[in-house]
Amino acid sequence: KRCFKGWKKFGSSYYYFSNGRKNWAESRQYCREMGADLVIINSREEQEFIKEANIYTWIGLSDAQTEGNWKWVDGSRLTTVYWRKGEPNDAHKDEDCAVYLNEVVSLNTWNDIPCSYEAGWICEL
Ligand code: 2F8
Ligand code: CA
Repeated sequence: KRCFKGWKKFGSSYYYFSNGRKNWAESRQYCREMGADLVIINSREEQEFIKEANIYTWIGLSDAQTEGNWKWVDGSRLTTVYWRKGEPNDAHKDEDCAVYLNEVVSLNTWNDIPCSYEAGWICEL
């Protein structure tokens, strides 16, 4: 793996925390151009590590393909889940992408919001 400037190592992965904001697809594109993808969270330790993210931060999780069937960007099903209480709720039937909501004290930080929303993002390589 190449070591990019500004990326943080955790476990066997490297993470990029964005400064700006983009919609989910553009955020994902940004990561893919770096040979990475949006972050996939598969452990409690990784969920805790992400804590330093901005308030609204895209993760690599979406149910855009089939409503209610949440999948990581690598096609894998969810193992550990950290949905916020009452989420995912597909509000206005228009919420197919997941953000990490950092204002929450609890470890359960994920929320589904519209994919067109502009948020920060985390890439994982
Ligand atoms: O109350 C939960 C609800 O809060 C917001 O909608 C009012 C969120 N929307 C955005 O952040 C865009 C919903 O996703 C969330 O379910
Ligand atoms: Ca929601």
